[in-house]
Amino acid sequence: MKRIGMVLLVACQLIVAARANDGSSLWLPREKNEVASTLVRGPQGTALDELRTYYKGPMPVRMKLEKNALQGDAYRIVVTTRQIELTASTSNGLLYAAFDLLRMQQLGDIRSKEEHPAFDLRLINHWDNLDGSVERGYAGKSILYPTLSDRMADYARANASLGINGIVINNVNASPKMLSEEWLEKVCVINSYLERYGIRTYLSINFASPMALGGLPTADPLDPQVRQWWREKVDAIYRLMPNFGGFLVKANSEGQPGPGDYQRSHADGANMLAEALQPHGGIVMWRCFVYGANHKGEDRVKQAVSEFQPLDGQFLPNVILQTKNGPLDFQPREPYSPVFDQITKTPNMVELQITQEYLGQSRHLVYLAPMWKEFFSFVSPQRLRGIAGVANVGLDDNWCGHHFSQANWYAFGRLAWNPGLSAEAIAREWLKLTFTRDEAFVNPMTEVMMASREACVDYMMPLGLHHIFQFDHHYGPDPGGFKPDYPLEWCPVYYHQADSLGVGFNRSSTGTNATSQYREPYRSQYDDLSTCPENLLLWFHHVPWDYKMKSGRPLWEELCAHYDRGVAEVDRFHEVWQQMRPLVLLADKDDSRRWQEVEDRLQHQQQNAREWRQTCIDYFRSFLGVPQ
Ligand code: GCW
Repeated sequence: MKRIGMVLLVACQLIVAARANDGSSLWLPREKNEVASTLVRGPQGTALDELRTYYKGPMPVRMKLEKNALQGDAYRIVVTTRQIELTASTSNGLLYAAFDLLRMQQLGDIRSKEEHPAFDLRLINHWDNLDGSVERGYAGKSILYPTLSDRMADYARANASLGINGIVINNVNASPKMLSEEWLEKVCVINSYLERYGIRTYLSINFASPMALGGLPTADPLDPQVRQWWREKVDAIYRLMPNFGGFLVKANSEGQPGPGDYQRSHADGANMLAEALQPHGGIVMWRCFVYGANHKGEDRVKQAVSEFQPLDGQFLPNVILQTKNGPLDFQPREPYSPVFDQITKTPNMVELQITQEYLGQSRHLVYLAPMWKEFFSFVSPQRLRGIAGVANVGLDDNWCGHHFSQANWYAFGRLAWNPGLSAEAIAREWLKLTFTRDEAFVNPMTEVMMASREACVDYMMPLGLHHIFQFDHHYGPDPGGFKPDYPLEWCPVYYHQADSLGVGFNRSSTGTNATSQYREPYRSQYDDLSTCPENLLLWFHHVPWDYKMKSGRPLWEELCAHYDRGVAEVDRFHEVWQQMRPLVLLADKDDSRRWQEVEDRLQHQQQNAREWRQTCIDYFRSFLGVPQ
């Protein structure tokens, strides 16, 4: 058994940087020891550097790389009276152990433990374009393009501190240019930053690249020249980056090219790429987010199962299907996607959206962990090979636009490691690491974070309403939204179906029968109006305005009560935040900037919540049968 032991000698000279806190240090320690970096390379060297720079304890720390001691990236921390020992079987494992030790140090609670990641694949997906714009990004321009930000090492470090081990570095609406020699050289530079932190690089690819880049007349996945082109391209990528992870693909969705352009199936397309990647150990993550073209008239939320279920069993072993948590599109509340029930022979990955496209876009304080935990209460993590989160970072000083949006990045990473952690425990941890350990601050702010997602649902789209956002930017309300020249699936009126009789989308067996895609007991539960959970009622049923709800109130009044509650909650969050000011400043007198920036956004959120309530209630009130 090979053992490598190392004892750290920590010179504890503290450098305390006194400067206004702009939030750029995220949840990571701010006080450094003055040390030179080590010569050890790779994630293990990074682990050493981290400990020498940030570990402040009196006891020596020993790192042991011990083959076969633990599985994969797992690690063990043993604290004795004389030393702290970190053991892992991979150098990534040691790095995660080092970050865990530093986190425990910051939290003031260093103890022995053994940790095993729940998923092998813990990925961040960037929707960054090569021109520097970020699709659905609300925190400034891309940190990756057109020129690499000088914060790249910090970025890799922040992800590694959470156990993230892969990053897809470009938008799924992918430019073919990404695979050009010129751009692949830039990818190599990004990869060199990520490698040191044990993070693999993955690329989104444009399915028509053999035409756009290779000058071929077709991108048909069964064409020998096309297959040859991909093989050569993949070989070239691995010559540049032996550690490369693989491809993410959005095909035949929202105008992207795909195998369907040649009457071939998703399996034909995915398998062609999988064959090229297989000799190098690479994978294909093929997205199930498809709707439109092939499904004239079919309820949008049914289309992924319709399209992929018949192909289950036809994919090569290194293909993974990547599916959003809900069947529609990252709404504040959706039922889970039935793809996770229906795809049983192909490995699945879930795609979560860290960036708040539909939940206030880094202008609203909305903590997403409760929503993700809700997903895991329906879909067991054991059903999943991996987890991906759409990034919420940009060039903004604080990375995420809203200081509290950092908590979503943090929570995603923590849940990617251990989906069993509670949303509340993660919130507490993040608040302590990011602001102060003072319980007078942590307790009320944990409560605010925990209530924030339900508040957002209430002031935007309670009781199962969905997708009544303004076109294109998806920020404010537009319940009357309808454009005859747009696909119906983009129009809010298609989703709420309000009329003089009632409101909601009948997806039960008397309607589109989307309920039939669910496993029992959910199929029956959702199908029956009387057993359907009220928080999904209007997702699955068209319900009369005077339908008697569990509260005893008619639906219309219940709807209004939810809107009122959402608004009142945001008012309350703002009050709590105002009370927090002295505590934030007591912990760090240079922290007034962060306090003020959160304050400004909360005021904005209060206005927005009122606008949602007003617009939606006015609109729905206009239907017949509703008391004026
Ligand atoms: O959520 C929608 C977004 C698109 C996005 C698409 C997808 C990257 O509005 O901007 O495109 O989903 O996930 O492919």
